[in-house]
Amino acid sequence: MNKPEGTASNIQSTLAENRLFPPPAEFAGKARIDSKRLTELRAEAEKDFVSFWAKLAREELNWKQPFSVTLDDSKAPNYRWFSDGKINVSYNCIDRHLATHGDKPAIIFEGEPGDVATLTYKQLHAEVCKLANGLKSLGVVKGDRVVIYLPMIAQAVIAMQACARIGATHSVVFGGFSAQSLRDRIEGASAKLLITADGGTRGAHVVELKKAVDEALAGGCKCIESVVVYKRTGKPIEWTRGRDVWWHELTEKASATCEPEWVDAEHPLFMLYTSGSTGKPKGIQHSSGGYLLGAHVTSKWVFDLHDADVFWCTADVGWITGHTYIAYGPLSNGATIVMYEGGPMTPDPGRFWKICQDHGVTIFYTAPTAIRALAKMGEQIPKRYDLSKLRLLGSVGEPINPEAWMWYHRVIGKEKLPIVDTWWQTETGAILMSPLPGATATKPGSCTQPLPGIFAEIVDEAGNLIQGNDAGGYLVITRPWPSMLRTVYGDNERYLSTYWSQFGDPLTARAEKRPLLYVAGDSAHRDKDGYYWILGRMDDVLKVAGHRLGTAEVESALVAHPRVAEAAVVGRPHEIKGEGIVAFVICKGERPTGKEAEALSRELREFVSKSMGPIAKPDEIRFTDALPKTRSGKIMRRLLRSVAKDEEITQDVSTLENPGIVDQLRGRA
Ligand code: 7RM
Repeated sequence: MNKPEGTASNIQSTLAENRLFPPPAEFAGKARIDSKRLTELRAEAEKDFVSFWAKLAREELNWKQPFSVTLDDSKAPNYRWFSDGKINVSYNCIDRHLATHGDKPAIIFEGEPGDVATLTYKQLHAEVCKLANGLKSLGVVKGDRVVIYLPMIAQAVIAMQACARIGATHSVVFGGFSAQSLRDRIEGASAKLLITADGGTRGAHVVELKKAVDEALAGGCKCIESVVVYKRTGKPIEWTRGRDVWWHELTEKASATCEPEWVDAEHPLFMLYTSGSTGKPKGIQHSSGGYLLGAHVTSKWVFDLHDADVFWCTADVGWITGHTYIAYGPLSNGATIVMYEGGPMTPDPGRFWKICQDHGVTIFYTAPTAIRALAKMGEQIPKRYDLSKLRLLGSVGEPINPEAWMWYHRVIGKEKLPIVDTWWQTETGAILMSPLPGATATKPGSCTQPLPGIFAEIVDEAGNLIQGNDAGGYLVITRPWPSMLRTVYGDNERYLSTYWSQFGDPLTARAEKRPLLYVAGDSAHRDKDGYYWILGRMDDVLKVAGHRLGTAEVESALVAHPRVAEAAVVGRPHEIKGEGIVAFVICKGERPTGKEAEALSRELREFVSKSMGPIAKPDEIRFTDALPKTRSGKIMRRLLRSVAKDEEITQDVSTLENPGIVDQLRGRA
């Protein structure tokens, strides 16, 4: 991991930010958690965090068999929560609401072409049970892995819930990922079955998911036995007999009831691949009971869910945000959610606001990249729509710059609505730091403070806690929490080394009864009021339009091209996407120049887009004869970042193996 770096400008802009927005009195008066209650919850958690979570788990979730052990830390950091309890996530998200909320809409779906479909809790129950029975008829049993590769349609949630119902572990692959990435994830999970669609619509284009599936499975994939295909577009597709099954045929005659499979709280509900510092994405494995508790209580507290709310999270189900705040958390609370299939600019940049208006959205949760893109379109666009039902706004995925925060506050929030800037990760399962909208005064750009039951600290490079406020360094979490990741699928060593070993061996710390530190990988600043400001990643993880990507993944995609000998990829600040990708490439043979360089650059950008998916397409390729390396052979990424930004080089280049290369990198030689 690198030293905290490249964040000087961030620190400056956030330190200069001292506007404070107290929770609106009207909101606070009706909120589930007001500041008095927040203080009580914090005190309870502080006193005994294990009992704090145990009480919530008993009060908020329905258990088939109650747990007697709350936290088993005998194998820390492989913590186990509620381990002798039995539960079913789908039962908690659906069945328990049927008696009181059976006819309440669970999902309001809008397709990009404009088609709308509403599923009540009763209907959702029937659809989930039918698919669950269909999966069982194809031989899926508890513990099997199922890959889900679907557009943003209600069937994605139905599929996830159906897996949860029968105890199958799902692995959702983002529909924007390529056939290659899909194949890696199928094989990584040894999945038995795959659920996809004939296609989806995004940005007025048809996304040919089934075609990517066929490509991923071409040449024989030993593990996949069946492919369930939902008919969304009706466009012709290839069909492999004996393997492919239409969703509607599979479920047509299936029973609309299916007894939930009661699983241990620790049973893996899902895995989700995420990028890190190395080339290979990790399958982050989550539990059933602990994960659901985190998803449930954070949805309730942070989004202040009330019965009449209509909650819209714009994330894709292929990311953790879509898991926790579309498929599980809101449904566990019996809320109504909106799901939208398409892009924010189709047919025009008013689409999000039109959806808010048409479906009476009360809580809107999106990413800074979307806010910046929509802000750029001008405020007259949202002004055309009736946004009067909105009462709460949220942000997630990357630091929100104060300008974007203020636009959100002023133009969408009419200076009246609270904004919750929620910090969390694929690994944390649920929001860990966020304002509570009826209790916390907000500052534009700060995720404020840890939620009750979450213990965050800032440590220096040696792992020493930095006491007091006005501290900067590595963000760590010092006590386990129920929705934390359990392991990296199939690679517990990687779990230990990535998250727990930065400041010494976790197993030694356990033996010596010293606290273990979960290292989030972000650098952060805690200001004089104890508010946290996330400054960015300390490893080689990028956030491109809110999507998490590793530089090493893009590099390995590039070197797979026959002309590429070596590549180094860095992020460069981008006005809308937050970060864009710049690749420095050494070619086999002569370094291309002029027209040849232009053509090859185009080709390589397409090549990456094809092999990883369009989100990974570099903004720029620069050809070079060498990369700046230290004498020990490490690429100086910090230098490359400055070069990519065309900024003055302030780093010491005297330790470089090849100092002369700097001019060439900058296009001056
Ligand atoms: C939910 C999600 C995790 C990384 C994380 C941070 C960054 C996320 C915020 C944020 C500042 C936020 N999961 N991040 N939320 N940074 N403020 N509110 O995004 O696994 O895809 O990414 O995203 O760097 O470590 S993720």
